[in-house]
Amino acid sequence: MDVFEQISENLMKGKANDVKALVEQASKEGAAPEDILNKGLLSGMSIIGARFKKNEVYVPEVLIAARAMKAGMEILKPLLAEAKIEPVGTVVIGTVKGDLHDIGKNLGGMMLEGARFQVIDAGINVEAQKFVDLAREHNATLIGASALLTTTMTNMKEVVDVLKGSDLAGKVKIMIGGAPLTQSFCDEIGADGYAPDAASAADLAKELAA
Ligand code: B1M
Repeated sequence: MDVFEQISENLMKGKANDVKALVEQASKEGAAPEDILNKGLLSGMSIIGARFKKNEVYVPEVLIAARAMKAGMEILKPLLAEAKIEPVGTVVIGTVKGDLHDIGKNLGGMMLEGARFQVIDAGINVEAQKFVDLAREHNATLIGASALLTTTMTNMKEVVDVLKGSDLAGKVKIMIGGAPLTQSFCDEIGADGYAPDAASAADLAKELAA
């Protein structure tokens, strides 16, 4: 097994310290930062994402793998910056106004980071205007809004409306996710895409950013 496969395997098992050490080792041995990212960390994370979609692994395994990914990224980030490897886009994510649930939103954010997006986390109970202000401030490609309550999912329409009424209309897209949502709700409020789970959020973001 080469060092990239070892990184991928250990990431899937959530062994954060081993991932960190292997990333350091790969770098010392002269591996390109982009290869460590793509063949090691992202390979492991996308396998976990696919297994999560098929219900072969569950939330705790994804969280543990994401923590190992973060540990590896701590070592890799400065090396990627030196090699001038840019993120594929920037996403402002948050849970909409009135809603305090953040586990799904955080998982989505981790998957997006795993897909090489820069993620700006606006937190929970986020006003529509704040999503748009942060998107402008960070020159974002996408806004990702999450809602877990039937009473707060309606606040997503406000985010769509504020975005569409702003100078960012047509430049920044909006994707939505959360247990009570559906594709037809997404169509109804005029959002650009709906992701039923965190792994799909990464796939959808890549599509919308393309
Ligand atoms: Co609340 N809660 N909760 N809760 N809670 C639910 C959602 C509920 C279904 C429980 C129930 O009654 N059976 C119910 C909603 C009913 C409804 O609206 N129809 C409910 C309620 C009623 C409430 C309160 C009103 C309870 C009360 O106070 N009376 C209150 C509301 C507070 C508020 O938000 N204003 C409340 C509070 C809480 C806690 C604070 C205690 C806690 C949240 C802690 C936290 O998030 N830090 C909590 C929890 C934990 C839950 C349950 C048990 C679990 C939610 C969760 O994290 N699931 C939930 C019942 C349940 O689902 N079994 C429940 C795991 C998570 C990974 O899934 O968030 O769906 P989920 O995310 C998925 C996808 O939806 C998607 O990807 C994720 C992974 O695949 N996804 C995205 C989510 N966001 C995405 C964004 C994307 C893309 C994909 O792109 C941007």
